[in-house]
Order: sequence, then C-alpha cells, then structure tokens
Amino acid sequence: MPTEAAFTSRLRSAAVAARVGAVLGVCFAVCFLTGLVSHWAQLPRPAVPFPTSPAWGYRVTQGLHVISGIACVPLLLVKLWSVQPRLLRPVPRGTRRRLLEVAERGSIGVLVAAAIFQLATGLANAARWYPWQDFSFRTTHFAVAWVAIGALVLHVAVKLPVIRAALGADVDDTALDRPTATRADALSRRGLLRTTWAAAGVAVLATAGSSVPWLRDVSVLGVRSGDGPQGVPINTSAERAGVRAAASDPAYRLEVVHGERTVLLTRADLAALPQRTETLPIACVEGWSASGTWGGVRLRDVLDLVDAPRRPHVVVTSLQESGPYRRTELPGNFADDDRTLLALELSGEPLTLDHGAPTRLIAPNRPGVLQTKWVTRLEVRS
Ligand SMILES: Nc1nc2c(c(=O)[nH]1)N[C@H]1C(S)=C(S)[C@@H](COP(=O)(O)O)O[C@H]1N2
Ligand SMILES: [Mo]
Repeated sequence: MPTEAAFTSRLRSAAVAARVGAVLGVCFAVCFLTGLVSHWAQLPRPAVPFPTSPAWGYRVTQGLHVISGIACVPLLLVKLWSVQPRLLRPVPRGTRRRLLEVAERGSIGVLVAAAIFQLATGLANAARWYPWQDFSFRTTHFAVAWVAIGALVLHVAVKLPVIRAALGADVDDTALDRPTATRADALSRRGLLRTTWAAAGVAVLATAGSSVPWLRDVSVLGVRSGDGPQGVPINTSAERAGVRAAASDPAYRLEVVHGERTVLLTRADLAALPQRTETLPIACVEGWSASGTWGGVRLRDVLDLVDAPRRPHVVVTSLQESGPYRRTELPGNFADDDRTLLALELSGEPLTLDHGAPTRLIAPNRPGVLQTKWVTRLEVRS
C-alpha cells in the first residue's frame, strides 16, 4: 500500500482540486436541479401541477441534465486523481482527531460512491442499457441524488477554508501543497486544467447534438436528432413493442371511457373530427430531443364526447401488452391544454406505425416517455 508521501507530483494539489471541484460542483448542481424537474414531470399525480408551458421546457431541462452529467465524468476523474494521496494520509493520533478524520473520510467515501453511481446509472440509461431486471432506474437515481447532494454540501462546508485559500491564490502557489509534492512534471498545472476543460468540452460536444440541432454533425456519440422517419427518431419500434398486428388491424378502436359512458372510435372517426396542427418536441428522458409538426385531434375534443369534467385525470393505455410505457397518466392541466393532441399525422404525412399509428399522445412540456404511442384506451378518472 503506497503512502501519501509516495505521491510527489505537484499536480496533485489543492490548487488543482479546488478549481476542478468548483466546476464539478456547478455541473452537479445543474444536474441535480434539472433532475428534480424531471422527477416532478414524471409524477402521475403531482401535488403542484407540472406546467404545460413553455412547450420546450422539458426539452431544455432534460438536455441540460444529460449534458451536465456527461461533463461531470472527466471532471470527476481528474478531481479524484488530484486528491487521491489525501486518502492515504496516516490517521492522526488522539481520539477526537481520529474520530473527526474517520467522519470526514466516511463522508467523502459516501460522496464518491454516490457520484460514481449516479454517473454510471445515468450513462447506462442514456445509452439505453438496462443491465438490471426489476431495477427501478428512476426511483434509485432520485434517491441516490439526494445522498450525493447532501454529502457534497457537507464536503464543501468542511473544505470551505481550503477552497477559499486555494481559489484566492495563484494556481502555481505552493502554500497549500503537501510537503512531498515537489516534483515538477512535463505538464504544468495550467496545462492540466486546460486539458481537463477540453476533455469535458469534447464529452459535451460528442453528445449534445442529441438535443442541440446545430451540434448534430459533431456529436458522434449522440443519437442523430434529425434521423428517423418523418424527421423524428424512433425510440421503440412497433416490432419491438409487439404491436405490429394490433396496430394495423382494421378492427382497431379507440375506447374512451368516463364512468358508465363508453365511446368507440375508428381511425376514420378520429380523422372526421376537427383537425389541428401543433409543433411540439419529443424530449426523451435519455437526453435526445426532436421537434415535430403533429396533426390530429385535440384530446379535449375527444374527452368532450364522453362529457369529461374540467381538469380530468386521464389514464392512457397503449396496445402494447407489457412494459413500463404501456400505461401513463395525464394530469388535468395537460388533458385540458389546447395543444395536447391525439396525433394522426407527423410532418404532413400519416403517422408511421413506429411513431405510434393509429394514434399517439403528444402534449406540450411532457417527458417523451409519457408520450404514449399506439393509444387504444382513454379513461377519465376523478
Ligand atoms: N406504447 C409506448 N409508447 C411509448 C414508448 C414505448 O416504448 N411504448 N416509448 C416512449 C419514449 S421513451 C419516447 S422517448 C417516445 C418516443 O417517440 P418516437 O419513437 O415517436 O420518437 O415514445 C414514448 N411512447
Ligand atoms: Mo424516451
């Protein structure tokens, strides 16, 4: 086991750790706050309604969530590298000092573990890789976010004097250096910092095109947001969802239920209702988003056929027989919003099977995961 004294590079310093840590802290805060927005947007019955405007709001917050999370990866690696010798520091003598040291290292252990867990599960989710069956990504990612942010606040509070001293001094200042950290490397501290910012920038550019259209061509790791039939990517195909036969069956009906009243509509019945056009994005929780021009029926017009009350809570069911997106809940403010459609068209053409034909839900400022495709039933609940 190496000791703290074995690390002699001048780069592993409070000067570097505080600067990288400050940027990492900002990225973490953006990630945390936009994550809270996403959690709120996905609550089936939020105590405070999630707003339906601006229509592009979730597109921006979730794009920022994934972009800031990705920027954290290189930043966290450099930060951990720069402070690694500190973790090998000998435990001081004396019960009180020893207890304090153990408490501090324990809280840092929690912070590091929670941060790595968040970045790893977030990346896995953005890459649509779900290695655990029955593992609720959203619940776990949300719970551990609080652990991470709590440990981070504690860490910053404990380190505030060092952080202030390090940020207040020149980056090459040696006052805060460990006694053995005297070896000059080929790379200067400024060079290391510049490389770190560049690595974070490259990671962002490689993925941000998923939500920022003009970055599309440089985003080798991002989903091409303009790719896919009718200019919008496909998340789950009709084939994969197992709905190909049911969705193309002439016997298809949309069932609209309110208490004792039920109305059955064919696709032709929907097409005979007043048609509207809205430009609304699909903003996937995985970070990609794309704007579409949707044609179809106002959801409210369909709900009026069964005399749904104002602000109805609507349960939307898909033809898909299993899977977490089979059934979604639409809060009253979304059901009543004039822009919320049952889409029959995209980009002026009939909706393709993969985009959710015969009809799909599209509402403003709503996470993509809740924009249910292949809708077969709407049930008004109180
Ligand atoms: N029935 C059903 N609806 C669904 C899904 C699904 O898997 N099944 N995927 C959702 C997700 S995660 C997203 S991002 C959008 C994607 O819509 P698109 O494939 O038309 O782009 O559809 C949503 N609606
Ligand atoms: Mo999604």
